[in-house]
Amino acid sequence: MKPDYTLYLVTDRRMLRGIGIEEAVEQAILGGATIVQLREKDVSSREFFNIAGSVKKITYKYGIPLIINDRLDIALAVDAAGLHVGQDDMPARVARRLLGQGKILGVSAGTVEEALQAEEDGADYIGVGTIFPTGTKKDTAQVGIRELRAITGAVKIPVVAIGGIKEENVEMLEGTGIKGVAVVSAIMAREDIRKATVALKEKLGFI
Ligand code: TZP
Ligand code: MG
Repeated sequence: MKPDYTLYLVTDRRMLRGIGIEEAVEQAILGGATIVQLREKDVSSREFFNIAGSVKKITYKYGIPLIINDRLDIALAVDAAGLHVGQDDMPARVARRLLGQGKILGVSAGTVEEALQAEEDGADYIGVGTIFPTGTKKDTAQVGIRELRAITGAVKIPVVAIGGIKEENVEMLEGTGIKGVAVVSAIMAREDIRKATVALKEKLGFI
């Protein structure tokens, strides 16, 4: 079955307000998140592995795909649904070879050229950003709406927009051809994660 990218939650447990990551992921799924990426920084391999295992129990319970950021070994170790790599991570074609055909491979791209290369290398979807200014990821250049539209027009695989997306600006992405929006702080940093997810989801009727 093809994944539903409509509301793509990317985690950061450091933003959570007094709850665990499993609870946060569950609340987001109950609010309407359709796919989850575990993106954890400042974490040992063992801790990442442990978190991945316990988050997978939640995503599995709801039939939601779990994607692991960067760490192919951890994606394989917990039998996650897939892996997401950036331009500075393991090359997409190598990741595809090691993952096999049955897993989802996501690749970050900021230009049409990178997106076309990722598609050729075996990506199932492209993540494009950062679209709006964000404090969550500092080492990333802004990608304009025009470039986003050029990317969705150039590739056949689904494109997910990321970076600074929130309830207040998400409707600006209507007409860009994206198949989903990915968010970290608009869900993870909120007091009521379920409510924040519902509010965002309600704005995504254009996808
Ligand atoms: N890649 C590009 S921007 C970004 C990532 C992981 C961070 C997005 O976080 P937020 O809080 O949704 O702006
Ligand atoms: Mg990365």
